[in-house]
Amino acid sequence: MIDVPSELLRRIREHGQEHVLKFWDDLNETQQEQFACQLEAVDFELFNSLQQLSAESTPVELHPSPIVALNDTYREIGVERIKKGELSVLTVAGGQGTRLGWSGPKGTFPATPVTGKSLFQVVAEQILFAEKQYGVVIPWYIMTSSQNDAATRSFLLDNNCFGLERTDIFIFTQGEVPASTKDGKMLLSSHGSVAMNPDGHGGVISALKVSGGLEEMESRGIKYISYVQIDNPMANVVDPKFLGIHLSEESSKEVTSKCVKKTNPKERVGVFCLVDGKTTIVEYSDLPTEKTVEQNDNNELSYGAGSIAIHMLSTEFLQRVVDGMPWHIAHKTVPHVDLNTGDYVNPKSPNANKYERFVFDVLPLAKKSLVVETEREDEFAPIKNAQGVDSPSTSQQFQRDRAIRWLRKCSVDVSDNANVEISPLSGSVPEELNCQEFPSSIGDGETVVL
Ligand code: UD2
Repeated sequence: MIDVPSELLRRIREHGQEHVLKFWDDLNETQQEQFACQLEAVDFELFNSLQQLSAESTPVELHPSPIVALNDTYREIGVERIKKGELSVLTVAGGQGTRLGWSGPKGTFPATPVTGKSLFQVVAEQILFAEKQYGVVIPWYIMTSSQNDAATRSFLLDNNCFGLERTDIFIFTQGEVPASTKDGKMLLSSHGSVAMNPDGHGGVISALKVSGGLEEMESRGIKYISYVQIDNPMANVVDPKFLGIHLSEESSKEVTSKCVKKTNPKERVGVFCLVDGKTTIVEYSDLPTEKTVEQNDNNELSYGAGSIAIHMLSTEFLQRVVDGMPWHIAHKTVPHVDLNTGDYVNPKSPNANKYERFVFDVLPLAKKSLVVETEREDEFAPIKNAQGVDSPSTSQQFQRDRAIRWLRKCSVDVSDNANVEISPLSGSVPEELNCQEFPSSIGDGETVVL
């Protein structure tokens, strides 16, 4: 039996959270040490400041954001900077595959239609292809969570990092914050632990800083970060056109984001808007209903520029905004220990506040930003739900269709029903493919991996 370290006890009391120690005496020494360790890592000041946040959003003046089409004009500028070693890839992969009925990290989920390559392998092979093409190292930064960090590391090592150099992959863990009751009390997830939650994909910026990732980038001469989320196997992670347009015009932009046209007003993607004159992404759940359906003179959705969560970020900009990212509150159901009975309870309705940051909140912090429209069919087929929209089967169908389109650009006579997969090691856009190596035709139902 050990005592709660005195400095820790002082902090807990100072912040009115003594109740978390209610079952301290029931714990064995190892459990007490572990609990003290967890509590030492809690940022009580931050937790306190989060209790002042209001869930109510103040009305703002909204307008559709201007967008330009992604084009080839600045591709060479992008290529030049990639060859200089100034580009890195950043993947947020803190999520688990639970919603897909998958027990491991989301990134280990089999994503491709024929060979079932994992989401991680698809990114790794795109990087490997680009490294060979441009003769340069493109370091890969991967954000995990405490839940999946160890499993992610072993997965990559077990697979020999899919051919990438281990030393060019930087894995770091996102932060966590305690969930709270509506009156600002921390919840216990067991007698010897506080219920913590990942701080959202927007936690990536502070996690990069705290883990030394930003410094590491600086030491490698990295100036630009290609940000992607692990759930979209069609994201083009090393895109010279995108980097080029980010760098076009003299007053360089701090963030450039890709969008696609929303398929329908209800599609669950954030929308690029001008909020009080600043480019911002408004989450689908926050866009007023009348704006969701509003149409412009071309009979298109006025607020139809959907975010596919692909951003080009300048490292200098991230250094500047690291402390300025806002927090969001979500009312959620958080299982916890009942302080009166000591039993673990699973509430049926939301009982707690969770706190998260969103990466797209960097947009309004940028001095200059740009939104570019890309083709959905080329770059967006996320895997989010077990069935229906954004599921493994819809994503695989989009990947198959894209492969067929690209093969046709190579003059291959492909049936609409061919079961084809193009490896990222063959190219990430049609122009990169070596068409001579492809068969002249692929028949109905034929399975081909290229
Ligand atoms: C996100 C966007 C949505 C749209 C869509 C495109 C938000 C809030 N919404 O929706 O506007 O752009 O993506 O696909 O961003 N992740 C972490 N740590 C966390 C939370 C998430 O690493 O704490 C990762 C997670 O592994 C996943 C990605 O971020 O790859 C997306 O997160 P999500 O599934 O919560 O976002 P979603 O689909 O609601």
